[in-house]
Amino acid sequence: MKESLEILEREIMNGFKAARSAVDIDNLKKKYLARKGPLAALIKELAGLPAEERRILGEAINEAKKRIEGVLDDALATLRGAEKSERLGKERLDVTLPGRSLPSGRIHPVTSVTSEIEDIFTSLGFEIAEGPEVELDYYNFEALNIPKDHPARDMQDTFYLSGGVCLRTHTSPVQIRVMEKRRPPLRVIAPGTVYRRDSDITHTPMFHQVEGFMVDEGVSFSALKGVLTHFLHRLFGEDTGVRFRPSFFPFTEPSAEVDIRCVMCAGKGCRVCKGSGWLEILGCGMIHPNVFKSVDYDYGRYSGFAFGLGIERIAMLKHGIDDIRLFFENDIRFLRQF
Ligand code: 2U9
Repeated sequence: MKESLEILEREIMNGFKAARSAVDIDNLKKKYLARKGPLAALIKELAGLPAEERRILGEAINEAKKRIEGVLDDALATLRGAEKSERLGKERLDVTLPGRSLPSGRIHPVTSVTSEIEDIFTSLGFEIAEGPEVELDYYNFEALNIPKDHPARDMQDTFYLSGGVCLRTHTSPVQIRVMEKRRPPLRVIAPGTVYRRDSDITHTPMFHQVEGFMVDEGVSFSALKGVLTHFLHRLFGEDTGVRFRPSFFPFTEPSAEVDIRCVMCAGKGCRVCKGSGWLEILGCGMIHPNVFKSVDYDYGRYSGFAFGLGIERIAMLKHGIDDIRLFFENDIRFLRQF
């Protein structure tokens, strides 16, 4: 039995010399020092020996076990330490490297042009009003002096829902709702989403408008000209040429369209202004007496002007964009430029 113990210790020490890593040492421990391993088996065999022999051999086995454990545990600690410092050496961080920057969002051009327009009008004392996008036929057409047989009511132009309801085709109904609730003096703009059955490079079924109006005693056409000229100078620059042309809208009388000098060619004539040197930018006029009648305002006492413009058209001119659909395709390469 003593011989078996010596053979076993030699075998373990040979295994130890061959070990190259902490894992190898750990495997040796598992193999030889386990509860059902060869050393434990020797201890079991002691039971069948006479007392004196059992004592001597028992001591020898215990000492051998302590020696083996000591050698293996020391080696394990050394190897683990070396492995750890090797790993840390490789993992070294370069704290001088620049960090990865998070991509930041941009303001959509429709949003930034809307904010710019809102800032100009609020600085002139206008309030901002909102209203429903799903609107009664009455507010979208009837109250705005758009009669039943008007082409704007055609199924081709308007998204109708059932029960006298449609998607608003302009934000004017917001202003009718404001006038119904309140009395002059009033200065209000209504920015928002509107819907028309139209789709090509300058029209989308959904787009954005800002409409506005001012009502009080003695509001004149010259007030309209003054406010809108000031507005266009703030939006496009003090030197921008502005002209008013007679036009027609059912809800204003007289009506006008307003042009600015072409921002692309400074009036020389180009593809964008179709050679005219001018760009149509908004519609306006004095509020029609029939509109005042429908909100029960005394049209002998009060007068007012109103105007409307398309936001995408302004954004296209400001940024030189030639296809309105780009605003709604959400191509990140387009949106990143703003
Ligand atoms: C009330 C009374 C009158 C608003 C007006 C226009 C002229 C106009 C268009 C420009 C391009 C809309 O986006 S667009 O298609 N708008 O030309 N809008 S006067 O008139 C009103 C509004 C509210 C109570």
